[in-house]
Amino acid sequence: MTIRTDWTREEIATLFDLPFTELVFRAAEVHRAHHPADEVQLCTLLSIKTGGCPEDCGYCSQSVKADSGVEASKLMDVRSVLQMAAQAKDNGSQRFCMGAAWRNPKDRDMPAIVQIVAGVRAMGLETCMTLGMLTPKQAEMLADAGLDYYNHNIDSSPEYYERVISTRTFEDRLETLDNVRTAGINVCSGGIVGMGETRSDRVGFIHTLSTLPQHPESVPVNALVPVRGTVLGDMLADTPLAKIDDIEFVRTVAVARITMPLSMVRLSAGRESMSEATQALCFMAGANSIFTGDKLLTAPNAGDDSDKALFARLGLKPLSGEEPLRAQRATERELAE
Ligand code: SAM
Ligand code: DTB
Ligand code: SF4
Repeated sequence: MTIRTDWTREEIATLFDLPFTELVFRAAEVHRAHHPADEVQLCTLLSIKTGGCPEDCGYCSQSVKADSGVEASKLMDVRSVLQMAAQAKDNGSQRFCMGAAWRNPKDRDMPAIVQIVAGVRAMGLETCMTLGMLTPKQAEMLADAGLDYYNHNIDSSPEYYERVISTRTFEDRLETLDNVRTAGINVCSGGIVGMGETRSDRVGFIHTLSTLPQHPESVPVNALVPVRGTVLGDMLADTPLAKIDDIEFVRTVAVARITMPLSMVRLSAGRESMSEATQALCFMAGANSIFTGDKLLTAPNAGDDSDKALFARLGLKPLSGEEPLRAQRATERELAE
């Protein structure tokens, strides 16, 4: 099977249009060819710097523009972050993702960030960070510290992006992704479904990711968590019909899986308001990672007990492959070229 980066929007639209059972069947076939179908990676999220973000992302509780009640705090100290990582590992997590509500890290923040990456990695956890825009130099520092993945979402189609965020451009996003790729860090990039975008925006979203020169090794698909006081949260609360249809969410997961066969497709935010049946369909359609624990960055998450029960009901188990397997992928591909 060849990995394609030349998908057209028409081809992606045709996938979305397939009868649902056919689409999920095809996605499941691709999934089984490249991944253990009964294994799902367990990840933990930690907000290492919360709130007070100068960006105006319409979905986010941490923007200064939002009246969400989230209080701004400083960057956590290294020791506290490492304690949380140790706890996550004890609870069975395989990957530790850290987020900071920054437009971009300041150079003075980098020494602490580097220590955090090295410390978490030394515990045998896969590391991922999301800190906003990066310069090539900052990306190199993170690569040298051993960071496995950098998360930087494109969120939606290029056309819809500017309706959700005005303080940066889609091109800014792509530039940071390029800096991350050039530094040799695995790319984690996905987006949010259910922001009031159209099917055609979801096509454009998957099209952008699947036609990058190299697919992101990791593709988070979030369902919007509506937060009161944010532009999109308020819009959704006032027009409940705008909520994304579960079937359309599963379709998005399936199309991501078919177009990007090797990537980890991460069923990310929004699980707490999803039925077990919808989540099961997402796993069937190729999602193979979830966030565990009862909190995402600021929003509530499903929680460990309900996830244990879900895994037991579905006969799923935590990913068993060696962690570095995935992290090595970018390097292996480079060598193969
Ligand atoms: N400030 C950094 C940035 O924007 O790149 C990192 C943190 S940001 C919170 C990480 C991602 O979380 C965003 O790109 C967005 O896709 C997702 N996100 C934020 N708020 C969300 C919400 N209410 N519902 C679903 N996803 C959300
Ligand atoms: C991603 O795509 N989803 C995660 C992770 N990357 C950093 C974040 C979800 C945030 C959900 C809203 C909140 O907790 O504030
Ligand atoms: Fe800031 Fe990231 Fe939230 Fe946007 S999504 S407001 S950049 S923390």
